[in-house]
Amino acid sequence: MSQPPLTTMPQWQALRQHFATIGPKHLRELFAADPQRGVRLTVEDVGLYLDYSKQRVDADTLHLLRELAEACQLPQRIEAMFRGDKINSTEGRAVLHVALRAPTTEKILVDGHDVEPDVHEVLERMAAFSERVRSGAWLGHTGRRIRNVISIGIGGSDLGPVMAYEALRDYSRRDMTFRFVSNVDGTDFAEAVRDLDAAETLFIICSKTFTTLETLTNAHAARAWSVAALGDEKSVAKHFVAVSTNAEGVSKFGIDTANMFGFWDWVGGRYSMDSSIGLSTMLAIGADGFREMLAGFHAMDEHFRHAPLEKNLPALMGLLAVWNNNFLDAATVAVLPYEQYLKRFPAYLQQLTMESNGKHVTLDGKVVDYNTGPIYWGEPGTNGQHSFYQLIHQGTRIVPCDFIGFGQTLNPLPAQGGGDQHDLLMANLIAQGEALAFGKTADEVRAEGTPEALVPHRTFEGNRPSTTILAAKLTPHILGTLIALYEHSVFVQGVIWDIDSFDQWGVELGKQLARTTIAELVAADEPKLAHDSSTNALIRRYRQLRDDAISGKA
Ligand code: G6Q
Repeated sequence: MSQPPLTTMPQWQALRQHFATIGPKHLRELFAADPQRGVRLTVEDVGLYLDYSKQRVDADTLHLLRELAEACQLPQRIEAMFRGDKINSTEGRAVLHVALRAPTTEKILVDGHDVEPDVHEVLERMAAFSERVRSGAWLGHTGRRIRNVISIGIGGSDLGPVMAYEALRDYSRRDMTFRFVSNVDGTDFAEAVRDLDAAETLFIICSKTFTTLETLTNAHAARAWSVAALGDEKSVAKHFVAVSTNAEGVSKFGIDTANMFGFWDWVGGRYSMDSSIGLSTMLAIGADGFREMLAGFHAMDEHFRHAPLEKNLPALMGLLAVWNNNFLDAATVAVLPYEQYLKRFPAYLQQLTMESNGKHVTLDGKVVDYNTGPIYWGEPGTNGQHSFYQLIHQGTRIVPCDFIGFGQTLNPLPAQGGGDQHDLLMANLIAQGEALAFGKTADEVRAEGTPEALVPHRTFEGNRPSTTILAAKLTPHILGTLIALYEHSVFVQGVIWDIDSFDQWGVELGKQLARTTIAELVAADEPKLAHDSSTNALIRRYRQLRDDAISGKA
């Protein structure tokens, strides 16, 4: 279903006009005009409290954004996704990560086939396997129990599992070691195994296609390491399992497909952590914990599908992201979890958001005349406050921030001087949002007795937008809900920008380019190089540096 060019739509133009009025307004004015703003511009549902009152919007902005969403057929597009329509049109695929966390009672059809029984069959197999490993019933080749799990994958087959393991460490088996290898840089693998005993180590090779260079290279390195230590090719059967959609590739590698956990082409890599790609998560937190996480995702799925737009958390987040990106001209979004366990959450979101919405053509293939996906980045608070927050407070660019915090810590520690360290952490989160929004005027700075020459340096303009997301406590359930919030918000943005949020042709290109260059690097004699002069020179220089290092000349 094709829509008129976004910037020609009357709803877009109405927002442009409206921006002329609200753009120059300061958040100080907006708060002064409505004493209830900090309560009114919030939504609480499915365990999340979302405060968007510090965004540079008013009731008219929100109304106009919803009108734009309706004009772009957001409700219909949401339904099409849940129904299993092939909304990933450039790949001709359905987009059904929501099916991975739906209960058995639901029926979701892809080409007339109900996928729910398949989903639950794989979940059951994963649960049975996890139980065997966790209980010690699954033994390694020499009869020792498995104490180390190394998940090998990259991109969508890595970032979700890493993030989930870090986030849910408190719920994980502390007597087992979990590590993740993704980079084709051999250091990643070498450091992951250097202190491990192969007899107690299980490798999970995660690759949807089972053709990805990095993953297959690391998988071969793992097999060589494991077989060398255990002295028997047959040991592979007890130390390697695979997660893939490519049974042929898995068996060619030498893993028995009885030890393979499948998934489907309607699960995009970056949306796959709830599929068998999450096997390491299940091994770490157990099948019940994994199911709790899926239930958290599902709660947000239901909310997204049924809540009206004005109370719909992902819709609001997505529309505000469009507003900041296209009207406030903010090129980036900082994600700032005040929760150490979420330290890999920004990295995970970078792929989710930027691979999904880093597109320059519409579904019809027309080049857009507006900006699409912003750059997502971030670090946990309070660490970031001591480095890049300076630019967010006083730099020349607008950086909308998502603050994420919890009512309760998983590690209560008394703070020096009273209270809990967690109160100290949350005091920082709350104070940052306040300072960004309201700043400090020159008069306020003067009133503190600041010498005149320093007044401009100590003045904070404020009016810097942020959203604050609060939840009671980081649990598997709430982690699922939080991730689904971002997943769906990405989709909302993609619908407005009329792009395919579910393909990744840029990633495919990278996969091909390296294959040509590797042949030129490893050829015995320098091959005829036909790249640009810089690429040719880099290839020659690398070959020389390497050869000199090997021959001891360097
Ligand atoms: C994700 C991307 C990409 C992919 C990796 C790994 O949406 O497609 O990050 O996940 O390239 O691919 P394989 O799982 O096929 O190895």
